[in-house]
Amino acid sequence: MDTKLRAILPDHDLLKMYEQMVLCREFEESCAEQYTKGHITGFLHLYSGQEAVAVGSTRALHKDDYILSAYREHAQAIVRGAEPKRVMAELFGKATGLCKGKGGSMHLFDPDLSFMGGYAIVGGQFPIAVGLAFAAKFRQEGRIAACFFGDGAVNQGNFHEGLNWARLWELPVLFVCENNLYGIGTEVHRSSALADIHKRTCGYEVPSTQVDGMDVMAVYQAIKYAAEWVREHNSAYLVEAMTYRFRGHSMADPGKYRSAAELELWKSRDPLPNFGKRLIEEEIAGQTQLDAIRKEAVAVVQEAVRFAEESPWPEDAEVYNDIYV
Ligand SMILES: Cc1ncc(C[n+]2csc(CCOP(=O)(O)OP(=O)(O)O)c2C)c(N)n1
Repeated sequence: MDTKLRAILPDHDLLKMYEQMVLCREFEESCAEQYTKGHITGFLHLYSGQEAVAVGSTRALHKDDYILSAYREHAQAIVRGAEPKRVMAELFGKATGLCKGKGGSMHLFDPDLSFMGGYAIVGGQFPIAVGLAFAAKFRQEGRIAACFFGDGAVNQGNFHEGLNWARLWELPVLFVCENNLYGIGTEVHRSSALADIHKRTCGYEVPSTQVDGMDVMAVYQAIKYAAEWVREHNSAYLVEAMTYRFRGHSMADPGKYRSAAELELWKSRDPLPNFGKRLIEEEIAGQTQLDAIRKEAVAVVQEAVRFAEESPWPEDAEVYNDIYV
């Protein structure tokens, strides 16, 4: 793989990717603050540390390719195009939220962006991704379903059923495992007989690869290759991105099961400063420009919080609308 940034993407795209990673980090850190203030309630799972996966992947997909994720999905939605202020308002439970305040942190959804959720049930996204890919193939739309999930989801029956159907019916599903080494407090080696998740597709003859999920360009290149493979062959592929979450599983988790040394090691691999350093080294941006990008991201997030705070609560009459039970 080519290692010079400019040989892979134009400057504008590279800077946009940096901007998106910074925006996601600022957004998540602001969510943590709003949670401690009691403005966001319920469960809150933050993505800090994993930004390279959402940003590198989304850049490699077509705009109308479906994206599905789990409950750590704020960044996935924002990078796909959801307005940060509407995502923040959703987390606050306000009527102006992405899902009118009815979904909350774990159930972001926007069909106009082909962003098909946000699933709190571990592995809940697999059958939906397979169904969307089936529909896309049937209608000859040329789009694929990119299904993101954690290492904790691969022992769910849904994962294996999804791989089986996608391979058997030759459906365009791109499985992307965000292996951050833990399912809540359980290390992947303690829950999976074969911890190399990309190797687990061999039972279905689904091709797969592993990539450094802390390197946004490596993710971009791996997903670009895999997505085109899926599109061309109308069949499934799995990418395992090795990554790490800097915070606990949720805001309720102090993360005591990890050593300080482990956390520090992964923080030294933080995708944001490392990508910023490369942008400077390869003379794509200067430090002043990167500082301006951060300043702008902070302003966008502050505006999102202000918008969420000032937005109205949903009307009582709304309570039974959009409910399918
Ligand atoms: C079917 C189901 N079983 C159990 C849970 C409880 N649970 C919530 S998150 C989680 C761990 C999932 O870890 P992983 O898939 O690795 O994602 P990560 O949190 O690391 O992003 C579990 C077991 C659930 N939500 N759904």
